[in-house]
Amino acid sequence: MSRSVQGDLEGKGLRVGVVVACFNELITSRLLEGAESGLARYGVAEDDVTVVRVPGSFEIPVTAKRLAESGRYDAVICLGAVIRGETDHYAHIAGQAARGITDVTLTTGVPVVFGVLTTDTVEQAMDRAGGNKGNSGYDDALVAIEMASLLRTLASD
Ligand code: INI
Repeated sequence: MSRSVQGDLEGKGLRVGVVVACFNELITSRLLEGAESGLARYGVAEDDVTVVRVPGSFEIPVTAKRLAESGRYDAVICLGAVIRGETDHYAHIAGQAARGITDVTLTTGVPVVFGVLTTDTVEQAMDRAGGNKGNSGYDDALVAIEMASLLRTLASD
């Protein structure tokens, strides 16, 4: 019979870094509220959460890398909002943020959650930042906890 391995949602004792972009702050502050609420709901202590603010989503990867390499965090959550209608270089910023975050998680082995919204309009982003489509920051917190648990389980497997 096959063996199943899955992370759990026990956040107690986990240390989590959150990197949040200030660009589109109206949206990212709501994502942060959602993430903090999700972490608290699943037992992560407030003192075990470090929030680092960066200018924009482009600056997220280098900052997430620093946190992930420090050995002080079980997971890192990256929050940003890149909106197509407001920039010509949407594709570059969104693409580099995604690529950079992927690099960080693969090179460090620390779970790094991609919580950067990429939408066509501000309204679509607001819908996902506490509006009628929920708060993706909250969901990102659960992913961080589950992945920290999963990778810890696999490490001792
Ligand atoms: N940064 C974002 O996080 N979202 C955006 O929509 C955005 N726009 O529209 O340009 C944005 N730009 C700033 C960028 O992330 C960097 O801070 C800047 O290019 C300096 O490196």
